[in-house]
Amino acid sequence: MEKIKDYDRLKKIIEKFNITGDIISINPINNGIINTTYVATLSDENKYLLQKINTNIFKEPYRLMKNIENVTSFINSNDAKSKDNLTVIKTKEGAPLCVDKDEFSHKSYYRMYNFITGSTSYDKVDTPIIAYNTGKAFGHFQRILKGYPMVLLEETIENFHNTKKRYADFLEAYQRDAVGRKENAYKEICEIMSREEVCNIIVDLLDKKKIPYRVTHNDTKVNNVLIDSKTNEPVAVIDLDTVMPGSGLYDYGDGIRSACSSALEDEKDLSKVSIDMEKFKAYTDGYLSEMAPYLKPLEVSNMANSVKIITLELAMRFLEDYLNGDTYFKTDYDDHNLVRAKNQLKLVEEIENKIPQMECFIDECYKKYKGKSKTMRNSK
Ligand code: ADP
Ligand code: GN1
Ligand code: MG
Repeated sequence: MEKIKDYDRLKKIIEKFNITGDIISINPINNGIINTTYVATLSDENKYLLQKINTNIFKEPYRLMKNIENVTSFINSNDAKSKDNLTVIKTKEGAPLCVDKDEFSHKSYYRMYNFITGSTSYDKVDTPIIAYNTGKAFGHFQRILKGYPMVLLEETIENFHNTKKRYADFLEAYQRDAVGRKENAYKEICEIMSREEVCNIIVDLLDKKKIPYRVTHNDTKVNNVLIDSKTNEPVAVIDLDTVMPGSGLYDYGDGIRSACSSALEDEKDLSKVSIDMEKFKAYTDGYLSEMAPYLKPLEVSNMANSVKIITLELAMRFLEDYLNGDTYFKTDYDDHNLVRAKNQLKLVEEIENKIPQMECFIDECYKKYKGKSKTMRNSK
């Protein structure tokens, strides 16, 4: 097998971690658009996940790792159902990160996790059962972390889901037009501007204390759940970089946005982009089967809205990055961020048309589960 670029450098980094065996192979995993990820296979057949942290985004990698170590140990000791959770593997010296310096003394920060085998992470969901189990996994994550003391959490990215601030940042990027791209995106810019009010809804509810802060994942994209490749059961929630206090609504909405779209986030043929209601129902059922008894009325009545709000937020973020010259998300070609923004705006339109249907189903489903806490149901 052909060795990847940087093989020797990565091999040295892997050898710094507290694992045994000889390295047989190192392969990249390219589906995340933030960090740089590899899987290493060792001679004892164990596999490990090596990740270079994107320090352009996560400026304080040690604070980030403190969050992740605390949250993963909490889950590992409080979740009876946990089968194969994420575990941080330290270096031989006991550090959570391995620091690599290049010839210009520029530092890169690497971390290692157990690689969870026998599971799949989907970029696009094709069957309702996967949507159900993704909703269940993120609902379960939220339910288990209800017991985690929020004060212990570091804010790894400030204002991450402050949609009002996201709108202001997008507007600023449009006005600055740093790389002269705004002419290519007038239609999309106008579509976002016509929806400014939508950006206030969840932020205002939080500010006025009408809905609670919870310990939330904040990046509930479908490929951040690992699903058992044989049984389709959820195995683990991964990508814990953004676990922070937030609104559960963003997590629910983001899950629907990514697991229930009928197309990939960067599909160019917009006629393929819509919300699949079968998958929507399945995801909602899975999520509410875990979380219904704990939700406040205003959380439930804004669930359908949240799908629209987070999808608009993503459209703004992709377009902002396009206008800034692609400085945040990884891109594969020149207009990648513009394609993503167009795709998300098409999804917003589709969601707007389906909000009444969504609300009806959420209401029905909520009633089915609201009086039944998980422990009552398990004891039946
Ligand atoms: P990013 O922040 O760039 O999205 P992720 O942490 O989500 O990075 O990792 C990228 C991908 O790597 C995931 O979507 C998943 O496919 C895979 N992955 C990450 N962690 C593990 C793990 N511990 N075991 C197996 N696969 C993993
Ligand atoms: C990023 O890390 P990843 O690829 O799972 C981003 C999310 C976006 C998502 C869109 C830290 O998620 O907020 O919703 O891309 N993560 C961060 O694909 O910005
Ligand atoms: Mg990810």
